[in-house]
Amino acid sequence: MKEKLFIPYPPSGYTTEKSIEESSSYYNFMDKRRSVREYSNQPVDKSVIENIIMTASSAPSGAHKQPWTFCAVSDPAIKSEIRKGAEQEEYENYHGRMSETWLKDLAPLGTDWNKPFLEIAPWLIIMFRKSYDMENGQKKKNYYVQESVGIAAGFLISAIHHAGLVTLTHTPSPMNFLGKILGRPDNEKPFLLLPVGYPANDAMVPDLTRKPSEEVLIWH
Ligand code: IYR
Repeated sequence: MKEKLFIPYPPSGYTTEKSIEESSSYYNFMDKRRSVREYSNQPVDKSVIENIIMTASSAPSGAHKQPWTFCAVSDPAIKSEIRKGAEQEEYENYHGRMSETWLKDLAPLGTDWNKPFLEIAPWLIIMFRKSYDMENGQKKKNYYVQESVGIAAGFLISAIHHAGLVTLTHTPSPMNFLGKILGRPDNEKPFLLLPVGYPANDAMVPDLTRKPSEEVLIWH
């Protein structure tokens, strides 16, 4: 048994007013985030990518197992291999694998099987979830893996936005080609593919609105 070791947690010391102000300005900031499909090829420094990934890796996880791996890809040859794999799957999705209702729901987003952003964006981050870890040849089960990796993805997306960059949660299903291209072990399954970069100067996004609090929030 590992010994329990606790350290003090310093309270913020915020007043009610300060919390109101901070929560409101963070909401306004996050509400400006959009999924973007048009990227500039302007480079993004590697240290920025490391910072946003380490922010994601600070997310809470089941039994603090941090059951994730992030692959950060800037190599053009690997990006083009990933684009090829993704477009192959997406072509099938848009030509028979997705239902008519699904295609109709996607129509306002203007998406299709072409994914040029996978080569244009300077970085691709591929998140892998680890349903178990390997320790001395033994399988060690992780807990609430889906939830943990989902939370880490949220942290990552907010860190990307905070750095003035844009991303898109891309899931070219099925995604097993990503594990093959990136040489990941059997215990790692692809979870999300996120292009990361600055938006193109003429980037456009769908004119969407978000649900008001009455639709998403119930007080008791
Ligand atoms: N994976 C496809 C289709 C797609 C599905 C959903 I749900 C979206 O919100 C957007 C796209 C694609 O990336 O085009």
